[in-house]
Amino acid sequence: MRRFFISGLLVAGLVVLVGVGFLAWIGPRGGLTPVSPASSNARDIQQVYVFIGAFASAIFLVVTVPLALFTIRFRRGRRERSVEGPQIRGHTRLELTWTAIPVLILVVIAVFTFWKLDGIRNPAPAAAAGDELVVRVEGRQFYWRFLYPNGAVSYDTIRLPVDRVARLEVTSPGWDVIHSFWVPALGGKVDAIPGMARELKLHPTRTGSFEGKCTELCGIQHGAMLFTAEVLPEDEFDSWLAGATEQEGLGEQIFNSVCAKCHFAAPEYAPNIAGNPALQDAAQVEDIVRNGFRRMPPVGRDWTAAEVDALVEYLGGQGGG
Ligand code: HEC
Ligand SMILES: [Cu+2]
Repeated sequence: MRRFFISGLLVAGLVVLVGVGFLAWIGPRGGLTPVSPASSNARDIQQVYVFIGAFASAIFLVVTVPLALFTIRFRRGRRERSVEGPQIRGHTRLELTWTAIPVLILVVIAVFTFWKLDGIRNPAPAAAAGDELVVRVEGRQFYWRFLYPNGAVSYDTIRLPVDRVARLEVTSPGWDVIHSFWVPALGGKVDAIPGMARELKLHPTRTGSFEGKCTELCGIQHGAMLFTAEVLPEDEFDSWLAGATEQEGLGEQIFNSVCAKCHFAAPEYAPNIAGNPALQDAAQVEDIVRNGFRRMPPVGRDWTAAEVDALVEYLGGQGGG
């Protein structure tokens, strides 16, 4: 019996050690836990994660600790191999209990999840619904294009005001492929499906810069399809938005977010175009960008004239040196 308790202590100690090691490991690196939430959606998602995680951890211990103890306690020891063990024939009450408890756990988890789901999908307090900011989000090979109601456009950086609901219309052009929009700190992900808009409502509650990425394997430079979500104080956002129609620095933004990802980052696929004379010819640039060129997809087929002009102007400035 004493040996039984000693082994029990050893097992318990091991479990605690592993648990502490696990926490230390995820602590600074954020490893397996969700990133710290910066929106009401992400907060609700994290609550569901923690709620289900608590049940999962408890069940893990309830199964593994007795399993380890029983393995030691009831091992064969010095008994003959041929000796029969006690013949146990079932225990109705025990069997009913271990059927009922999991069912109950699943019901509790389902109720909690469905209760949270509404706030995750629809974080808008009904009163503030009219004040939504609508942003069109386009996933394209291999960049993100964000369009605001006043005509402002931004590449690979989406700016949102804090404490206000943003309704994102996530889509992809009909000639592109499926992408998927995800900013873990702000909430769930939604697919960008060619020719079809899907809605994602976010309610940022904290300012800051948050990482986003495409989570649908969408081609050779899928891994470069990263972007940033910047949550700004309301007044800073408003002044940015008002000034953004000036398109300052847009050409450089387009070059870095679009052209560079293929032409400088994937030499096995796209040639280096530094100093290519075609870049100095506005008509050629427009033709290549709008229609594609051999293996190059039409990356800017429906860009506005202002966007193409900004790119042409930027490329022209590059060629002089
Ligand atoms: C999705 C990847 C991709 C993106 C994005 C991309 N290109 Fe290309 N580009 C290619 C590939 C691949 C080729 C080579 C096509 C071939 O020869 O089959 C190419 C060829 C070119 C050429 C012709 C090079 C030559 O052979 O003389 C030019 C010029 C060019 N691209 C400019 C641009 C510009 C400007 C942008 C940004 C607006 C851009 N590309 C964005 C993939 C890309
Ligand atoms: Cu993608």
